[in-house]
Amino acid sequence: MARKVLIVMGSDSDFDQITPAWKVLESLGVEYEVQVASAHRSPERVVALARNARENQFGVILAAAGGAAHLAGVIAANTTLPVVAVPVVVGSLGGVDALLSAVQMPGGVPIASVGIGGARNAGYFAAAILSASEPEIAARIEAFRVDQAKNVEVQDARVRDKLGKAK
Ligand code: RP5
Repeated sequence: MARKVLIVMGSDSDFDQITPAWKVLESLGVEYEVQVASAHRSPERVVALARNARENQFGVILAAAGGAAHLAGVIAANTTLPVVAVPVVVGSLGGVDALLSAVQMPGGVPIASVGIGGARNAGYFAAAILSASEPEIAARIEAFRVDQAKNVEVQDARVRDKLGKAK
């Protein structure tokens, strides 16, 4: 059975910003589960999710949090699965705080990070990680890339059309 993606958000206020991640996973036929757990407000819950993730058939974990975003790091400290941070835009620093929290992890406990508000790419990246051992997921990503490239051609034609009309 293909492994799943575990998506953890630090608060339900992160819901809208992390939603693009599971929309992408659905589009690629990748199974996922979503949980709310806070590194600061419910640390035991975070530790339990992380420690049981491999046994629960997850292959990668996405951790969405804003502000002093320790969620991805605490998860990584409690699992050897790959962990990807999704820095959420919140508060006066606009997500820069969450991004720096993700990319400045101490040596030996790595996490990857997408950009601020990068939930869509987090979905694609999680699928790519699973695709290393799942040819069906790899084929769907390949098909998506082909469609994406075709869409650039459509955009190009549209722009040339607009330029022609502007003359
Ligand atoms: C973080 O603090 C959460 O991930 C969220 O991005 C931010 C604010 O949380 P709430 O105060 O809205 O619950 O831990």
